[in-house]
Amino acid sequence: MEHLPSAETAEAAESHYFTQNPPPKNLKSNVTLAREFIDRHAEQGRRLVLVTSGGTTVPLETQTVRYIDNFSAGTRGATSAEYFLQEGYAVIFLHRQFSLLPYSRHYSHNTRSFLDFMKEENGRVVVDEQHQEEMLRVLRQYSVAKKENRLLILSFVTITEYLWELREVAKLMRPLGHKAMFYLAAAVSDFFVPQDRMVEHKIQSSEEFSQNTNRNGKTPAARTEGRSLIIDLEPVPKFLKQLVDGWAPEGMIVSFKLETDPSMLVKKAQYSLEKYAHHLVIGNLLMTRKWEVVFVSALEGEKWIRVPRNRRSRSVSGVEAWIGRAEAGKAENTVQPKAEAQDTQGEPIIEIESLIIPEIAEMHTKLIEQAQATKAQQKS
Ligand code: 9Z3
Repeated sequence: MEHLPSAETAEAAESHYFTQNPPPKNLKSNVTLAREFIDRHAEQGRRLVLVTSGGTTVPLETQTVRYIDNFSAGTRGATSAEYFLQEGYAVIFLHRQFSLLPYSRHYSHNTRSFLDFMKEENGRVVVDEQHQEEMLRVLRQYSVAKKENRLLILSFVTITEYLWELREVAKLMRPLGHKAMFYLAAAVSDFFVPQDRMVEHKIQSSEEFSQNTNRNGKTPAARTEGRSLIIDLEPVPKFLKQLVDGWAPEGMIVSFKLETDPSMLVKKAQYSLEKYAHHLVIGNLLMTRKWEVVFVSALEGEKWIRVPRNRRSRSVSGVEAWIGRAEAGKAENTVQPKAEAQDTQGEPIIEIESLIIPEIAEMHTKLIEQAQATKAQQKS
């Protein structure tokens, strides 16, 4: 069993991390933008969600040439942000720089260039006939979000930038009370190189030129030994505890648990829920994440959400066989789109986030109502 840190140890780990690992240069300007955005929506009594998205990097050198990264393209986060906007939320989209963005994701990181959606007509650039309808729909949604000032886009690259921004934005969100939500879809590094064990310059590929101590007189966490590159990483403190207990005690917190082994998924999601005592853990497997997820919450226990086979975007060979493997019992509690549960050919494809977000918004409504009822009771 992992050791659960006491409040003091978690606080000490937090203060150590943020003293040792300095903030990003643009933190102040991002905080100004976020404060203005949050205050405006708080005044209007609107619900606001912080969506985190994409992977964090772990730099190996201060002047970074090499870094450790992960697979995440930010599809989950960017797609979810659109459905939150559709549900009326204001969205702070904290994403890995150059990962997918809400709305423009439909035309970027594609196998095709965005120019393939265009043609020339009478000396002007126009969208070709085939893509008119879809692009008009996307453009309209984007324009509404922009006009109503409901989308703020912030970015990070490294794990430290991510944690600084998460902490500062979470604290700013306190005035929203229960109307705040945290939807933590970013794929966050578990291990990193602390600032005081980093080398300034590019790691040399041969030991002859390599530095065995850094500016602080410490052995660098990443160094060459003989012909090998040795990387000795330290664990990133688990900040979910701090988020739940300290930074945002009233907000609804949704975290994600990513696994590749189906037999681990539900167990790990349940463990995380118990450990951090937040509201919802969404479990997903790397292979099947676009087609099935499991909700684990105190409110509703274990609940599977699946896109029916005929509504999936594409069938990657071998993946179908993985669907359902992480579910131990029968699929009693499975959410499928109501009218479209039957297998009929030619139905439009759906994104799993279009099933996930309305479910979460409903849970959020319940939590807000509960909080209001408790407040009313305390008054009387
Ligand atoms: C997720 O599990 C996301 O759903 C994915 C989305 C990263 C799988 P894509 O960007 O992928 O759409 O390609 N995110 C959470 C990952 C994570 O780091 N969770 C931590 C953990 O599993 C807990 S907060 O320990």
